[in-house]
Amino acid sequence: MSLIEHPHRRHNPLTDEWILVSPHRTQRPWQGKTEAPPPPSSPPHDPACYLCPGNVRAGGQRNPPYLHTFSFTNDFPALLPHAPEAEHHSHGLFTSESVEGTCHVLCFSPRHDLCLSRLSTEDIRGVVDLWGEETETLGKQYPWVQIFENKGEIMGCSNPHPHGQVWAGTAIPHIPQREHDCQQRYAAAHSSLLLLDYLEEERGRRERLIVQNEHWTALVPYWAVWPYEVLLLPHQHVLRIFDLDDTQRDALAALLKQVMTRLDNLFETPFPYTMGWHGAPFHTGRDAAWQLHAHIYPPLLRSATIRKFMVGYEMLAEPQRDITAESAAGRLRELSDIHYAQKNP
Ligand code: H2U
Ligand code: ZN
Repeated sequence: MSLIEHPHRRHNPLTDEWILVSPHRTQRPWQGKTEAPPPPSSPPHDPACYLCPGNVRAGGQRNPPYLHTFSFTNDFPALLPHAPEAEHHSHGLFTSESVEGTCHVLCFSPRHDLCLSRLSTEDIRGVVDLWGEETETLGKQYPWVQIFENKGEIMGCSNPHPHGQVWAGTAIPHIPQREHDCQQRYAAAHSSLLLLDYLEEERGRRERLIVQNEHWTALVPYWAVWPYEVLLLPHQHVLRIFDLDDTQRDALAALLKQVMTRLDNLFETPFPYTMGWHGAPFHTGRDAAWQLHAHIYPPLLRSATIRKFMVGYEMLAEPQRDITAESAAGRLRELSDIHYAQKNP
């Protein structure tokens, strides 16, 4: 069986899930790139934007004239700090539990028109620090703190102002719980860490690497589901994002700039994605078998407008992809670190 020619399944050891890979289908005639109309250009400050400095939000509060980053409690939070106790259920098929938490919105920059790929490395470093502060503060109160960014209209994000979110709650959601169980099981069986062993293998094999620096590697994971899915891994053992030291933070900012630029360059469009951080939950100690990492899940497949849908077999059986992780990584590896908008303004 050849991984570049024949249908096969790959295992995701981080979640213990499988994905179907159908590389023979990419030998279908290449459809070419359909051009999307260029996105409407945004002004540096939009008086109608609820995230721009000095503007009034839906809840009536006014944003301060912030100069770097700014965090506020979401005016429409999915989790609330005080929830009544769960009702008792006498039947196991109708289980529910109460959950408490809080949600913040994180503005990455006062500039309405710049996304992460267009921010300076220094400003991205400010975002890394903000992610760290939010995680550290909320982790004192909640066992799970989820930092994420939803970018692009195609992902349901309607505001181009660069921003992310953090949701923190009293429950460990099921995806991090699976990653927790898999990493604990692996460490018990091998006396080493799953993602550090994986990283060492990948750095030796090279075929799925995108970019690396002294402290970080970006790669398309072996088990990637999304066409251009990316996994970011620190080289040292790190439990949580705020454990990163200054050098690791600077290196992360530099790597993020490269990765986001390359994703934008792929189809010469501001690349939509959902990205987020996974680190050790706060009910575990310093001995947790966790390695900090970020997932980037972009939906685009063949052009700025042709996206992958998770439907049919994928909703009923398991995810499937045509283009292999290796060829996706190869494309991203070949792209420039200079943003297309800078090359042809
Ligand atoms: P997304 O674009 O990533 O969905 O995030 C925008 C968030 O901002 C969203 O969760 C919040 C929405 O609830 N929001 C406010 O908190 N205040 C506002 O005035 C509008 C939007
Ligand atoms: Zn704005």
